[in-house]
Amino acid sequence: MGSIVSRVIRPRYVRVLILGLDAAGKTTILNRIKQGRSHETIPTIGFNVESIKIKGIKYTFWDVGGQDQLRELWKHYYFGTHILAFVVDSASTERVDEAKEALNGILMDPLMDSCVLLIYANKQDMPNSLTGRELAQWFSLFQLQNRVWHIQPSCATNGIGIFEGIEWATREVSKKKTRIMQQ
Ligand SMILES: Nc1nc2c(ncn2[C@@H]2O[C@H](COP(=O)(O)OP(=O)(O)OP(=O)(O)O)[C@@H](O)[C@H]2O)c(=O)[nH]1
Ligand SMILES: [Mg+2]
Repeated sequence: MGSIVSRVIRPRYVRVLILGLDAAGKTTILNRIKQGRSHETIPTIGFNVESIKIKGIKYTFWDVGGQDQLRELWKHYYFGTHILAFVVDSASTERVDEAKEALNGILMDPLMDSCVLLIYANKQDMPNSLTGRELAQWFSLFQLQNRVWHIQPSCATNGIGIFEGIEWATREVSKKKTRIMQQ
């Protein structure tokens, strides 16, 4: 009997778009990925972009300001996105509905149809923060159709969960690429 050898095709280039409400922790996550540490941030007016090579893959991370009046600009960054990293302040329960609405707005755009959805349930170090599962329920993620998603509990200030999230999402991008190549 012959054996079927399936080779997973790793992408060479991955574009990651980091979005979420203001003060969710997007820039702190970017600093953590880029520098391996966190430091003081100021609210992002506009965007930060970083190209970083991790395990042979070239990533471009786009971190766009999340203040209400800046969210109109998010759509200009959608094109070509492989991974949407949506960051939520899990301790800010009074803003979860606002975050859910913002996420749903992004996912409705056809340009985001094929991207992998990674949600960082950030600020897990804060007292009374919602768990990943609680957030997934609040965001109705279990009802999402045709979307690969994952909630990653994280703490950007000490780094917990940040790379695990990227690793999961990269595996999913690889699987998609492999499926496309096999068609
Ligand atoms: N306790 C705690 N604080 C965090 C965490 N991540 C970020 N912060 C803090 O939250 C504040 C806002 O973080 P930023 O990274 O600037 O937030 P942002 O999402 O980039 O905000 P905008 O640029 O306004 O969209 C900063 O004081 C961070 O130190 C975390 O995991 N735990
Ligand atoms: Mg920022």
